[in-house]
Amino acid sequence: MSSLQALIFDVDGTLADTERDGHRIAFNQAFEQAGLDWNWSVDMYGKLLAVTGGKERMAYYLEKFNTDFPVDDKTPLMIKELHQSKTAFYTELLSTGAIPLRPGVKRLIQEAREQGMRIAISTTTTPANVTALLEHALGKGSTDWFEVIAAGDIVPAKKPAADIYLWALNQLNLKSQDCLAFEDSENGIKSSLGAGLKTIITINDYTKEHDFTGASLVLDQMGEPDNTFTTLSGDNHGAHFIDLDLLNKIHLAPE
Ligand code: XBP
Ligand code: MG
Repeated sequence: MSSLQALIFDVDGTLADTERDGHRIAFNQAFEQAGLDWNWSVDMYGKLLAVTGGKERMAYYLEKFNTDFPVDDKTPLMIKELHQSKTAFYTELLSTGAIPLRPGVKRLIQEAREQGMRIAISTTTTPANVTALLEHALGKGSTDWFEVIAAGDIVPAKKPAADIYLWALNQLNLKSQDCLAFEDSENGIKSSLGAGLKTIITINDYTKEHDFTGASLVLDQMGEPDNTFTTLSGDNHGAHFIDLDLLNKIHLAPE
């Protein structure tokens, strides 16, 4: 087996807790601006997260939770326009620095860059949202640190389908055995495992009850030297926070 070549990161929930206080707020702002009485509570949004992709999530809301709302052949266009408006509200919110990166994310990415480890993104969110998060939370120009940004509608089948990870691997010209994936959700790990990637999970409030069978390691957070992680399952190889030393051990460990 060759040495570890690349780290592939999910965005929402993994790099930052964007869903409850970011995407959800932006959806509600878009609904209000459009004169709709839709309003997604924290609980309702948790149910809607079963479906990845903002446009797909709105369609799911109409199908399962707002069944009285009249749906016709103009609905897909309405959803598309609502989604454009939601993206504008979301990127505006991120530009205020409202959503920080989760503990350990910046340190790990910096270590990866210093050591020449290749890094990439694999997410279902819209590319503009990735850029806004990276530029405002990680630093100006940080988007360029990622060799591949696989995002949004670049593949038609979003997570839990493996397609977005397979697309990223193809762009990196690497095999799944040479990389590690970082995820926070069941749909995310289904996608990464489906692409054959060993996966490390950092849970959050929306995903803590999810099924992470097959994960190499499940943690509450990546952790910092002075804010260490709690291991929920898997072998942490005696580490207290995620660094490249731990990641190399996970990479070499038998499945
Ligand atoms: C993220 C998503 C996205 C975001 C919203 O999932 O499902 O849909 O919630 O972004 P993951 P958009 O972390 O697994 O990539 O509205 O741009 O889709
Ligand atoms: Mg996620």
